[in-house]
Amino acid sequence: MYQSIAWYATLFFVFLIGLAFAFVYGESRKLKEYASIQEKGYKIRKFYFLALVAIMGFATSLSLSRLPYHAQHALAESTGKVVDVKGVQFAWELSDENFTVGEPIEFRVTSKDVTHGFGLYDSDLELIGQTQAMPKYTNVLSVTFDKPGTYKIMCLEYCSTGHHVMIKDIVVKPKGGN
Ligand SMILES: [Cu+2]
Repeated sequence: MYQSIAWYATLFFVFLIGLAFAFVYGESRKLKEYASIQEKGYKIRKFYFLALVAIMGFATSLSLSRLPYHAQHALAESTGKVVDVKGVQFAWELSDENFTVGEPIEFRVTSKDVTHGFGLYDSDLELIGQTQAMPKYTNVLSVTFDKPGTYKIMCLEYCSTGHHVMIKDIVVKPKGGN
């Protein structure tokens, strides 16, 4: 069934294209003053150019303000609990390992040696957040855990021979419980 629909649709569109060619061919045989056509063309071109500039300008101003780099320092003033994270060959060092469901956490991630990848996985091993752990630079990752369980931090950037053991378990406790 789809085969025959595709076949008739193809015939129809080929017919349309044929019509367009015939129209252009027919028009090309008529002589018209060139200047008026050119003027019309320039008008259309000018309109599309200005419209494009306006649309791109609007899209740029909207999207530029959402770059993560922009909010780097604004985030540092957020109200979440601050946890300093240091990547080191081949482990993760956390300044605080007590996590509770619903509590906003601000991970400030850096590295003591080479570049690592801070990847935060939930108990189903689904990635819920990630950022780079770079030497002499701090990246901020804001996370609010929405369910209790054992989460994993795994290195997402190959950092030499022990990369695969760079895994740390963290336990997120339920709200109000122990
Ligand atoms: Cu690593």
